[in-house]
Amino acid sequence: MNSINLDEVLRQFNIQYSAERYGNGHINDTYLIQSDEYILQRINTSIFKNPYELMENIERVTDFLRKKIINNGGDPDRETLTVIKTVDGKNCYQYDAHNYFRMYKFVTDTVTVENEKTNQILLNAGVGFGRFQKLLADFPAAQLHETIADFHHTPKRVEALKKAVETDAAGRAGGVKREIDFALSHAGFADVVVKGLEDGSIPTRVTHNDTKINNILFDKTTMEAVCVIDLDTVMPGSVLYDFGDALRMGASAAAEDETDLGKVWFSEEAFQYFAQGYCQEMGETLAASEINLLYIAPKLLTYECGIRFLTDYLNGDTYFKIHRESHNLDRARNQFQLVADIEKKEEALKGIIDSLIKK
Ligand code: ADP
Ligand code: GN1
Ligand code: MG
Repeated sequence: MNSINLDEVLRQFNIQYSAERYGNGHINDTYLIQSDEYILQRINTSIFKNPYELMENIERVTDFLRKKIINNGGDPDRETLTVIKTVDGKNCYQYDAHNYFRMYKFVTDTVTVENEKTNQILLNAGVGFGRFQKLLADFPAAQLHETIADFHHTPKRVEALKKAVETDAAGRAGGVKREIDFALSHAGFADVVVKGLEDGSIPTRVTHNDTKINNILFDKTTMEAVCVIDLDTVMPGSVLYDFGDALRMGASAAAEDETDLGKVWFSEEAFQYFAQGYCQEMGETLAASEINLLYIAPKLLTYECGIRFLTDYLNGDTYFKIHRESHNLDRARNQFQLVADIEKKEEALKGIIDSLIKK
């Protein structure tokens, strides 16, 4: 990465300022252009094999959102990402075989939230992701490429874990038997959403698929959700994925990589606030089959993420960015602790959904 001449990349987007590393993502490399008007990202091509198709998805979705936002009297430059084309009119710039860059308008006067989640922020995040789904409810899903195949196919994620255990590429399986046992002994419910999508009882919709709370930009003064970002995985999926994944991070009392597991627990209160905001936007759009599974979605997505972290640890840390040795193992342990806690609270979560949506 050091050998990349960023000035050359910036010239391709007709930008005269310098760039500086920015943000906290696990996947792409993000830079703020010093004029504070643009965001530059190096697309992670070991994960996203076809950057032009990926960008085509993002252009289609953001164009669609832009029209709706304008019709609703909103500000499209703040409420959705805006793709900046290269001087050649392309949606990203290919620097060399492995390095592709894209440019967005910088959404000003916003902040992201990592760990300091208040009830108000959770309510607003629920509104933000709920509104995003509502606006995309009539987007023609067939227009989208599948940027990562079977992204939330939890049973296939379980199979990938089994394969990683067998292959044991990094020689680590012997040291994590307890975590592997936890993962495999809980695999019974892994198909709860996939089976509904496959038999048609759960509607396939266009969803975000990576609804970490830090993928929402909040207004820095009001803390209202302004813009949903990180659209790399917008694809056909289930609303349950987005609801569950947001709470995986949003309702955890601790950061995703907290190693003191005594601090890792699932907050019913946080669940209630997020669900309230989400249902305010999506309540009338949801099918009964979706409503019935909202309570279990956080457990499913937390479990799935835990097995993805464990699989990556076993594979030798080839997918998620890590910042210390065993980072992926710490993350997996953390997620499994959260799964165990959610399990104890399932009845309460069901009650919260029942009270929010009168069937
Ligand atoms: P990753 O896939 O690596 O998570 P993101 O697209 O989420 O990458 O971007 C990383 C961070 O950069 C975000 O959490 C946010 O802080 C910041 N960011 C990204 N796009 C914008 C934008 N258009 N305006 C303002 N900040 C942005
Ligand atoms: C990645 O890109 P980022 O940091 O928002 C990952 C998600 C995981 C998450 C775990 C494309 O999200 O699926 O849930 O890390 N994104 C991709 O923190 O794999
Ligand atoms: Mg992100």
